[in-house]
Amino acid sequence: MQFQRNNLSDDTLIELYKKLLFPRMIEERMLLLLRQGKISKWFSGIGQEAISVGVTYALQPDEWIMPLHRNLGVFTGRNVPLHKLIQQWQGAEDGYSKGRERSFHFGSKEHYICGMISHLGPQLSVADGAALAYKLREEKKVAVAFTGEGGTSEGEFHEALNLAAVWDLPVIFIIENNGYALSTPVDEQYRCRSLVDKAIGYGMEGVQIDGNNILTVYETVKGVRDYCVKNQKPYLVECTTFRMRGHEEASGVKYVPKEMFEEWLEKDPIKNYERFLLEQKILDNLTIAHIRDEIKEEIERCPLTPEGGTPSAFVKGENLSSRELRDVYAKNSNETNNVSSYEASLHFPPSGVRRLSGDRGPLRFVDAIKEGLHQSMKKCENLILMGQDIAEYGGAFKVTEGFINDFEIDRVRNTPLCESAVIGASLGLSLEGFKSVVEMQFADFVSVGFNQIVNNLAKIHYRWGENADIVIRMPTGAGVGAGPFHSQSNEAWFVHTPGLKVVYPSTPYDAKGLIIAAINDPNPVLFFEHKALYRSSTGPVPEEYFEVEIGKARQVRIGHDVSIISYGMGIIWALEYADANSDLSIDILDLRTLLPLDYKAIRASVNNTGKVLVLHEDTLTGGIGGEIAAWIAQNCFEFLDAPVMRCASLDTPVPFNAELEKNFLAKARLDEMMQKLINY
Ligand SMILES: Cc1ncc(C[n+]2csc(CCOP(=O)(O)OP(=O)(O)O)c2C)c(N)n1
Repeated sequence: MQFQRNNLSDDTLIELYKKLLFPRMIEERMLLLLRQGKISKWFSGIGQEAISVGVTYALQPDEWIMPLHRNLGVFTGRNVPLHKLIQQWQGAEDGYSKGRERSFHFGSKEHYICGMISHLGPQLSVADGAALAYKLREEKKVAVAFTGEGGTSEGEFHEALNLAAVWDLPVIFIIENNGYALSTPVDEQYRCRSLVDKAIGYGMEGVQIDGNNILTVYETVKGVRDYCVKNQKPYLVECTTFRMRGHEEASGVKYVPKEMFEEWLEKDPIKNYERFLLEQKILDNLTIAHIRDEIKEEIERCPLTPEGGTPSAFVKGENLSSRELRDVYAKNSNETNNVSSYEASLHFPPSGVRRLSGDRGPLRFVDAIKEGLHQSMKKCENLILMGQDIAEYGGAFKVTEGFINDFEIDRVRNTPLCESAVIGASLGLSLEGFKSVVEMQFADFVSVGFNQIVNNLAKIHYRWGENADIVIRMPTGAGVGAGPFHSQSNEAWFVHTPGLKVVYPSTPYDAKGLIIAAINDPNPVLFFEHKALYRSSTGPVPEEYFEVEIGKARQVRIGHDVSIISYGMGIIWALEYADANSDLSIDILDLRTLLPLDYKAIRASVNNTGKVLVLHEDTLTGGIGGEIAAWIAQNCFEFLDAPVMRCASLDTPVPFNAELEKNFLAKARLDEMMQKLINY
């Protein structure tokens, strides 16, 4: 192995040596602890340390790194305290995730490290977002993401690299090609000659280097960093290396030919660098022994969490479940604009809001959302809108039409067709203090961005206390003859995911107040907008900037015979039904938020009538109606005079033909279900 010291001083060369040795020696200790049962899992980076260490050393300390499971050297390189790392690995309360996450699945904002989720690829897009933040602020910085060669086969790799290239983002993608993805060798992973060849396909530069040579890694990445900052471009670096141990310690290495270990042992990054330093007389054997002793002492000084040091043993004076539940969401500090509470909502429009629509007349649903977004863009200079065709074209439903005349084009961003990367990038933006609203062209297409939402955005606050300040706009619903892939009601997919908020207005007033509230909320919010309401629903909307509180239902009508609990289009159907059946006293509750649910309002409505129909456009099985019905049965049984009934759409995909679609929709069965309930 050839080492080129270039202009590096002896001090720098020695510092690099210490930084390289530190993670190796920590790992050796961890392997011991693993055998003693004191830690539960270990993904070894032995043999690959030069990559993590060299890359981290080449960056500024405040540049974001998105590492993976073998990148201990990133954490030690950023001086993350070892005792806290050990607590993290032991699942202790005082680790970085309060015992909620394993190994390296956590981040530390203080150290500009955003931890991985197990799905690997999503890290790449998060780096795009951090790099976008730097670009927007014209800061001279890069973001870095790691991937194994296995991860390059994921769609996220393609989306993230393409997005970085199209948006000219200063981001470095590091591939650690270590020969195997679990047991899968490279020839079962990809067919190109070298992974770096993929760079050209994205229109970016790339280089393949010896990932076991610390000086090569450091000098290359330093140069690449300067290139990315100066030229405002991404770069792909493929580091060749080898995984010297099993995928994780329990999984063994039977599938790896023995000669490969022998070959790569000769290429060990530490052994070779040490030899170079000795040959160059930069270090002698005595000094090396001294350095090793010092590191050993430092590692052994770190206390292990005592037996029984599980999180519950540490949580004093608070019920553990309450603490756990509370940490699912980031606290919303901005509560001053909440003009609509449950009590106020009994009187529509809420009494706290004056100048209701002034003399401009009623507003359409679509214009109410537009106005809420527009005012938010004015109010929050850190708000970025992203979506396909949202800039000049104004979006598929023209919600952002004209925005580019009022705001910088950088803030109203057309995206390539890559939902996952854009949502991942929104998380990177959030790490850097930006807010984003991501428009799905149709709610149906969120399925290809699903992973980022339900695993990255939703869980990040619970996992390590970071928040995802993001709104995903979801033009949803059927009734417009758009067929199975432009009509779905998929809110229930998200209601099942702790950490998300799910909002679904049914009036222009609520649409404006809730989109503003969603943008101000520091948590990820799925904001459903029924397409059929965009231009058919009109109503009074205050001109001023106001919020409708998330998590509060609206009592639309008070009645005594039967309750209809619904949201979105269901409220329109319920009102039509009530108007057509004026002999019945129907209590109508508009949930407005599906996660978290307003149980107080649900209970009040059940109490008003004792007979409840839960109505929604979503299909029956697994719909939110089941959850609400179960909750009422369990908590309001004494109020009930009949079983809780559900009226939902047929358990089929949404059909295209108008007659079929009409038959599919819940509305087709509303009268029948109401009669059943009334006559029970
Ligand atoms: C989406 C997804 N599929 C499967 C897995 C299971 N898994 C975890 S690590 C791994 C291999 C990853 O290989 P590579 O990206 O080359 O990284 P390495 O482990 O070699 O460092 C697999 C298949 C996963 N974590 N995520």
